[in-house]
Amino acid sequence: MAKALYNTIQDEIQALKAERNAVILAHNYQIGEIQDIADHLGDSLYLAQVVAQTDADVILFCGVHFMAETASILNPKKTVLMPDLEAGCSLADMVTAEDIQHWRQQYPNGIVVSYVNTSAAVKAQSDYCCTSSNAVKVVDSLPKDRPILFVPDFFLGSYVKAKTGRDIHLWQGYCPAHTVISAAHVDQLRAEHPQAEFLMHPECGCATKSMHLADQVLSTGGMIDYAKKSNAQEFIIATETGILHRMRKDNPSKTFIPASEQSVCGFMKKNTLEKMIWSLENMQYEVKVPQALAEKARLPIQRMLEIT
Ligand code: CIZ
Repeated sequence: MAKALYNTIQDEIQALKAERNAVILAHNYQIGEIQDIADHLGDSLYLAQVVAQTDADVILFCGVHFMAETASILNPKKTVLMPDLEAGCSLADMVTAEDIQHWRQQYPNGIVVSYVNTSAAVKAQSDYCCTSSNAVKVVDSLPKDRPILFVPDFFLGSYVKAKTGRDIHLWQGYCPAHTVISAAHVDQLRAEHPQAEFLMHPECGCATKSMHLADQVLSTGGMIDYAKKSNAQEFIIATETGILHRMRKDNPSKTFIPASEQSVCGFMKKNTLEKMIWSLENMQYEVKVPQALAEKARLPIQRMLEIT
């Protein structure tokens, strides 16, 4: 049968979405065109949770692999698709389930807190999960007499350690897109834009040195909310530059300056509108966490949700 013709690629995606009874989720770091066509836009946890209420059969997750896994863990009955299976996460790859097992042997009394940027296998070995927006609250709620083993992001962990004063052992992982942001460049931008508010993601490599300089240390969702409410007209944004699309759209009269033009995640940018079409046409690439693993990985996520 001849393929229908569409005026735009967006029209074709909408038609396929209806045909598949699908919902499109996009992370704040996706390219602008994907953000614009998404039904839901946000951080990974918000997206994984929002679909729990959907009637859609198919979740097309435009983000990276651990995010699609988290959606599958929380919504085991839905078909979760990714436009490009190679959209991975360097930070998530820096710690394995075996690493955690070995680390636990060194600290048998330790409580393992894993950032959401981890594989399902790592989540399954963890006691608690956290996101950048709730990491301080999660750690604060844990028994004071036990050490915390925090994986995988060293900078987020350092931030939580400074905020809580807790005995936290830090894994040495990092996000290349955030560590590229240098404190010296931020200082220069702040001198050039003295009225600008400086919003920093805790994954930033300069976090330990520049934390005290930041007006706000926030998750992506926190930055988006804050920029809307603040009276400031100019902001320096220290996180992956994909977020600027939404900030500019939400606040057309305000100015958003990236702390580094190089803060770009190549994995996030693997997804394209064309790949979304192929994904919905061919029902590719499905991300399904096996039931036994999903049950274990769900536990630390649920514990986090109970705290927050
Ligand atoms: O959980 C997320 O979506 C990530 C990776 C960052 C954030 O701050 O939202």
